[in-house]
Amino acid sequence: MKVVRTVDDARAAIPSAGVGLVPTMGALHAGHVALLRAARAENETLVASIFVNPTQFGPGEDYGEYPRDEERDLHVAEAEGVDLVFAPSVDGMYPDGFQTWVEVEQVARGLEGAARPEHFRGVATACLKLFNIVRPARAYFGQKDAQQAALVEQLVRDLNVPVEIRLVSTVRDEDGLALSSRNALLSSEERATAIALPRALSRGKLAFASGEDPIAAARAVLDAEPSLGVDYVETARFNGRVHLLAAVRAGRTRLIDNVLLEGSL
Ligand code: PAJ
Repeated sequence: MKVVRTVDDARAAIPSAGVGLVPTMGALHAGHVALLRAARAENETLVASIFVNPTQFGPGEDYGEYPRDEERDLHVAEAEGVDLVFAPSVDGMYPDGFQTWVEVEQVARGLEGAARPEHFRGVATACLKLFNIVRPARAYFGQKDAQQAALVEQLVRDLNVPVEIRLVSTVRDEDGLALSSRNALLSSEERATAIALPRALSRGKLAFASGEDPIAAARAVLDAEPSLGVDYVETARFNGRVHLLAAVRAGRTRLIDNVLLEGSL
């Protein structure tokens, strides 16, 4: 497995066809591994990017605390058959004078976009840059970040980016909590209360299946866990899929999750 750190080296090392890309911010867990495996199975060359993208973090957010462990990540990538890791520096991605941003409008509004202004502009810009640098035939995104996946689908469609976006189902811990790099920031008590998030979404999905209001059902479960702060519980339609989505705060850590109510990935 090769590791490259500059755009020029990436361009020189990555073949022009048959490439699958898995964009990540590192701290790789079994959710990322599911994406790597899906991509490994479908592409001749597998590229993973590891870049904690500063432009998608707001001023008071956890950019500084975001978990980083490159040595471990490289072992995980190697074990999953990654051919090349692109791990650029912040200056390499955003050199002095950088001033061009990708703004996806409607999909970026509400939900995460309401709670995190400028977040999706940072995500969209980083993803388009990665697509231009790596030039993958396919790129893989998790359902876990459903609004992000929809935003990338929209950006690719609107700007005619020649990449196929593939979505992968959410990987969960045994007790149902969706795997997330941010779970590492939870205390053991916060980890225990966080379970209410997937429980609430499952309850909402069951309610929906029996013709009841999924949002009210999910909210009732979250309201029973007063130490969780609820940012939102909403439904949204993305590209023919209907999701029930929620964001909560456990201590200082913000967690998001969603389930599919209608449609498939
Ligand atoms: P990151 O949070 O590292 O996630 C990288 C990819 O892994 C995303 O597509 C995300 O949806 C997926 N993922 C995370 N947890 C998952 C889980 N439990 N099951 C399945 N997939 C999961 O998302 C980002 O990084 C960044 O915003 C990025 C797209 C790299 C742009 O900077």
